[in-house]
Amino acid sequence: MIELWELKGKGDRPYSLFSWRTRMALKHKGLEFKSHPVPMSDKAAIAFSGGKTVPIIKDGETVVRDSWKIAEYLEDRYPNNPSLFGGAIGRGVTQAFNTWVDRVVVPAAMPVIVADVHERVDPADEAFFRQQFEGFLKSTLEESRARRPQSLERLTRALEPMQAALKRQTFICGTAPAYADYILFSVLQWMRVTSPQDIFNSSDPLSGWRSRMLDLYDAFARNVPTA
Ligand SMILES: N[C@@H](CCC(=O)N[C@@H](CS)C(=O)NCC(=O)O)C(=O)O
Repeated sequence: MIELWELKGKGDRPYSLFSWRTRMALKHKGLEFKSHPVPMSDKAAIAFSGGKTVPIIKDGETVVRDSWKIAEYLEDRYPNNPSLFGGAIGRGVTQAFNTWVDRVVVPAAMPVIVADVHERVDPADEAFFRQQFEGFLKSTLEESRARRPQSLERLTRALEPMQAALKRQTFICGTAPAYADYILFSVLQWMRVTSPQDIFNSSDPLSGWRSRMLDLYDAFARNVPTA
């Protein structure tokens, strides 16, 4: 069975943003997996991967780290299971979308929830998390919390094209979900699992889409401990 290393949150919540891409990709491919949750500060636990971040998968003797590389590995290793990209053009467009989400949406979402996330990491990670994220954001967690309204405005603007797209089609990939859906969903699921404050109105296209994503694979993503 495939093994997955991901972050361990308070109360066993699976809060690792990038690992949600891999979790959903494994479900999409119909592959069973066993999770190994590890604290973010425990780099010894993932040293076998040659890196310092999760997700990491081990499939037989093959170790793959980085959510995008894992998606490509799963697509190439399991070509007869449902496709994550839908062909070469889809793979290219999905890689471009991955880059946009990582460089625009993730940095816009982070200051909105960072103080909430800090309250929900594994207790062993509290100091590590504070140092790491205060470094990324160049402000204290408390300052980020105080600036939440402005940060939320920026995130809302960044997501507006996706609200427009999802008014016209059911999933980012069209009529059925695939890897590009999991990329954006990972950010919203990270927010859902770590912050009690929802950022959408129920009439927003993104809210309806998130709900459809939460229903997939027997409500796999819905049924996890949340905020
Ligand atoms: N580009 C990487 C990013 C992975 C990443 O930043 N993972 C976070 C958790 S979601 C992590 O392991 N952070 C630990 C650290 O930076 O020390 C991917 O797509 O897998």
